[in-house]
Amino acid sequence: MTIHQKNINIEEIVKADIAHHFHPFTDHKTFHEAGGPRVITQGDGVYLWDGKGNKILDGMSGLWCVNIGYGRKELAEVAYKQMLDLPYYNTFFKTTTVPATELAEKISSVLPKRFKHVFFTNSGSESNDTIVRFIRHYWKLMGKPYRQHIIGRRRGYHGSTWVAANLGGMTAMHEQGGDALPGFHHVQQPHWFDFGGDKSPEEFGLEAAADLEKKILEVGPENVAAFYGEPIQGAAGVLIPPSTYWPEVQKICRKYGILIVADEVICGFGRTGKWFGFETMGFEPDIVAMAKGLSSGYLPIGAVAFSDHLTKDFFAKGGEFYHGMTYAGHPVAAAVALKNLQILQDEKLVERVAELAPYFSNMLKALADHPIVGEARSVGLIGAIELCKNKKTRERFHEPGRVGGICRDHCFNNGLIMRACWDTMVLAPPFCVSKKEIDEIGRLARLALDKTHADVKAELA
Ligand code: PXG
Repeated sequence: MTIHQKNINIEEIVKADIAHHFHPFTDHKTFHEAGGPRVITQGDGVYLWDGKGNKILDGMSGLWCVNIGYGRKELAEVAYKQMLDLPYYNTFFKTTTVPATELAEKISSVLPKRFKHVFFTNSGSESNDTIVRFIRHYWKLMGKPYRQHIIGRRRGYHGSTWVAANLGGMTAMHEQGGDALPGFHHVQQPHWFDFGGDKSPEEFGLEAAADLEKKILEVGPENVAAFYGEPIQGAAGVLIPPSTYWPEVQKICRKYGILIVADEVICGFGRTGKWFGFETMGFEPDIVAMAKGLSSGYLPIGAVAFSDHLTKDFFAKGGEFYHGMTYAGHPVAAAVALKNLQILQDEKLVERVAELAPYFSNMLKALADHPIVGEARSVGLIGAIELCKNKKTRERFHEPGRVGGICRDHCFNNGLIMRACWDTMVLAPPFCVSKKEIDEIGRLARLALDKTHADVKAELA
């Protein structure tokens, strides 16, 4: 590929960035001390280039979103054409655009049949805000206005707007937001490595599900509107629940008439080897939140799909739903998402994830013999490596996130993007990754682990 960044004055960009850019999820003091940002200028397939010409293997698909990989001309062409035809019109007040309607139909076609209606947003956070608003209004319409409480998991991540952050279980985000919003609760996350103790993963899965039932009884089953979960918790560190967990959660929710929401913002559109994470994990949600992989990150767009049994009553009752964003169903983003889904289908990329899954898993499993690796796990093309100081007892290093940060920095400096969620290293490469590139991820990850080991050797138990 042609490298274009030769024409960019990177030093000037870095200077301007430090002077003017207020970054998300960044400690600006250390950011400035470290000399500002690394500037990413180009992408192709699974690779990125920075302003200094370094080639980096993106093991994270951007932020878990560039699923078809970088540099797909078809998406740019579709965006260009749509901008010329109609760059914008809204979907409020009984209007629509062709791409918005076609995309709603397409999303519905890849979901189980009961999901006939799709609401558009611009991000995962907005999808989750939308769902909370819908659910609470729905139960009022159904004559059960007391069903307003929503239960999520500790370290669940559902976005950064204030409702989505309350829904999530990231306590640091809660602390910065002031008083918690009423009606949000959090229960045990199904993370066997940290919380399973001597139990088998299957026993622990049932125990984590039982914590949900305990909370339901505490809040009062008649007051609980919904249970909210990512099929696999991504930002928490790719927590793959034991096989017993989701079926038991579903049983509990059905027992008390509680809706199940699957946040598919990371898992959706093929990441786990099936179209949706709930299909892989074996449960049947009532509502599905989507974003990221919907457009492979080429343009911002999110969506929510509702099961028929909800929309039937909701629509029949009438009355306006006072909710929507200017750019909901933006025609250019919708056209790009539509093309992205078409490419996933035409090139059988979801099937490709399933085919590559054992190879990806073997690459990770081969790292499990490393002295600071306690566990390596994956499903489809999403995986994690647990760092710890005692492989047998799974005891963590002191100061959560410190060693993960060291390992992440070694990775980045070696040319691999592997993210750290505290001391869990996570990977989610684009679906176009080849076996050779998976080998390369394994080689670079081991190199980073070796360097990290050298840094923390003295702390090992
Ligand atoms: N749900 C899930 C499951 C997510 O992972 C969101 C909702 C929110 O989506 P938006 O589009 O509003 O960001 C997410 C986002 C990380 C990281 O560090 C993860 C996300 C976002 C930013 C950083 O792993 N996930």
